[in-house]
Order: sequence, then structure tokens, then C-alpha cells
Amino acid sequence: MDELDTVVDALAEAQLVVAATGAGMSRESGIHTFREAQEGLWERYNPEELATRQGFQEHPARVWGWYNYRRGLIAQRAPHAGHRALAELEELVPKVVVVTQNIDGFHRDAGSSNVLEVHGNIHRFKCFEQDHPVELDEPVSDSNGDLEPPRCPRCGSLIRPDVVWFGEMLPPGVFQDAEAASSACDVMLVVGTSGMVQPAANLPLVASASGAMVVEVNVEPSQLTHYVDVFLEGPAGQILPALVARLAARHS
Ligand code: BV8
Repeated sequence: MDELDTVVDALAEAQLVVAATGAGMSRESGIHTFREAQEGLWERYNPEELATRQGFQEHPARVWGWYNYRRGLIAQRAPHAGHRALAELEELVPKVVVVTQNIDGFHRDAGSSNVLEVHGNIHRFKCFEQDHPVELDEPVSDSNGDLEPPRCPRCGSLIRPDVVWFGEMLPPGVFQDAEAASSACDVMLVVGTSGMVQPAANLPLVASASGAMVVEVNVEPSQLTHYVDVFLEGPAGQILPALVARLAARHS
């Protein structure tokens, strides 16, 4: 029996499956990962400098311009077969929860119905000083450079993307739900994450300590590979559809 069948056996018995995904999950949609060099104008900046409160406070137009540029890229891309496979998994397993570090919204777009976005969503906005939620027509301009952010209609402070920056707390309820799902699941699929960013990177260890089978899908080993039960080497867009197709064949 090959490793895929080992995983399919566990999925066939599972009541709750958690898919914990990182930037590699969207790589085959054409969205660069954080490990890859920034593109174009942004190549001289380190994401850890841009994705911070201090970065925004010091250079609001640079950070707002970067998110506007990324939002524009995401708008031109779409979920791939791997995202769709996780949505299809909901028909084959009693419950599937997707816990994603990604802010692109692709899991919901692909049809997943239980998605926990532990690092927020690039398509949502709030103000910097008071976290007032702000409805905004997506400012997807073609400018690839600095762009002055608009101001909050309620308090006048600068508007920012509703994402979690480095040094910021994760949305409390969302992360608690992610921890609860990780400690209750029978199988966790860890897909496309280097396992470098905390506290999200701890979730696979929570799952493992709770007795789940932890399966990693990645094109190369990560910081988590040492802790997982099965390492499936390959791109998410190929491995996940293969897993779901074999599981579906068990049901027919
Ligand atoms: C926190 C949203 C409590 C924004 C992101 C000092 C001071 C303060 C905090 C810290 C500190 N030192 C450490 C910390 C904690 C810090 C942290 O972990 N830092 C790291 C850099 C060490 N974490 C935080 O700050 C978190 N908050 O701790 O709050 C606190 C509060 C105050 C003070 C202290 C503590 C908040 C972290 C959230 C940051 N926001 N995103 C935005 O997107 O712009 S993080 C962002 O980067 C992503 O969301 C993601 O989480 C991370 C990138 O990681 P990955 O997703 O794993 O992507 P990566 O590129 O790394 O890897 C891609 C993988 O895919 C690779 O393995 C590759 O092989 C694989 N791959 C590629 N192609 C494919 C593939 N796999 C499958 N198929 C393919 N085709």
C-alpha cells in the first residue's frame, strides 16, 4: 500500500478533518509565497517589514500600495484544483474545517464552507486607530507603487487591510476555534506551509498531541516535517485531488 492509501484509509474513518494551509496552497494559483522574493517594486522590501503596524505607521502609502498591488494580483487569479478538492472533501467526510494563514479568500471562493482565516482577509478593511470595520469598493488600481490610504468615515484614522500583521494578536475567536478543531480532528492535512510563523505553526503539534494523523503536503520538507506522520511530497494542486479521488472511489 502506498502512502496515499495510508492517508485515504484514515480519511475514510475520520469524523473531523482539518486542512491547515499556508501560502504554498495558493502557489499554483500564481500567488507567490512569502519565502519567494517579492516581485517588482516590492523586491527590496521584506514582508516582515511591510506587514507590521510600525511599517504602516511609518510608510502608510507604501504598505497600502503593497496590499493594493497584492489584491490586484489575487483578483486576476483563481482557486485551483487543490482548493476545489478540499471543498469536495466535505461531501466525503462528516466535517471538514479549513484553517488558513492565507488572506486571499480562495478557500471560500472554491466552495469550502468552514474556513477559519487566522490571519484575516485582504478583501476586508478596518481603520488603524479604532478597528472600525469599513466597507470599501476594492481599490484595485493599476498603480504598482505607493498609494495614500483613505480615511475612516467615523474617526478619520487611516484605513488598513483587515489582516493580522507581525506582532499583532490573531483574531481571538477564530484562533480559539482553530485550536479546538486541531485538538478534536482525526486527520490534519498540513498543506503548503513552511511552519515558521507562530502561533499558526503550532496547530499541527496540537493535532498530533491529540492523537490525530498529521499529513504534510509540500514540495519540500518544512519546519514541521519532523513532527508529521506522513509526508506527501508534491504540489497541493496534484496531491489533494489525488487523495480526494481515491477517497471518492471508496464511496462508489
Ligand atoms: C503573534 C497576514 C502574539 C499578513 C501574516 C517578536 C515580536 C513579536 C512577535 C514575534 C516575535 N518573534 C516571533 C514572533 C511571532 C511572530 C512570528 O512567528 N514571526 C516569525 C517571522 C518568526 N508571529 C506573530 O507576530 C503573530 N502574532 O505572535 O501575536 C504576540 C503579539 C505581540 C508580541 C508578541 C507576540 C502574527 C503572525 C501573522 C503575520 N501575518 N499574514 C499578510 O499576508 O500580509 S503571516 C504570513 O506569512 C502568512 O499568513 C503566513 O502565515 C506566513 C508565511 O508562511 P507560509 O504560509 O508558511 O508561507 P511560506 O512562504 O513561509 O512557505 C510556503 C510553503 O509552501 C513552503 O514550505 C513551500 O515549500 C511550500 N510550497 C510552495 N509551493 C507549493 C508548496 N506546498 C505545496 N504545493 C505547492 N505548489
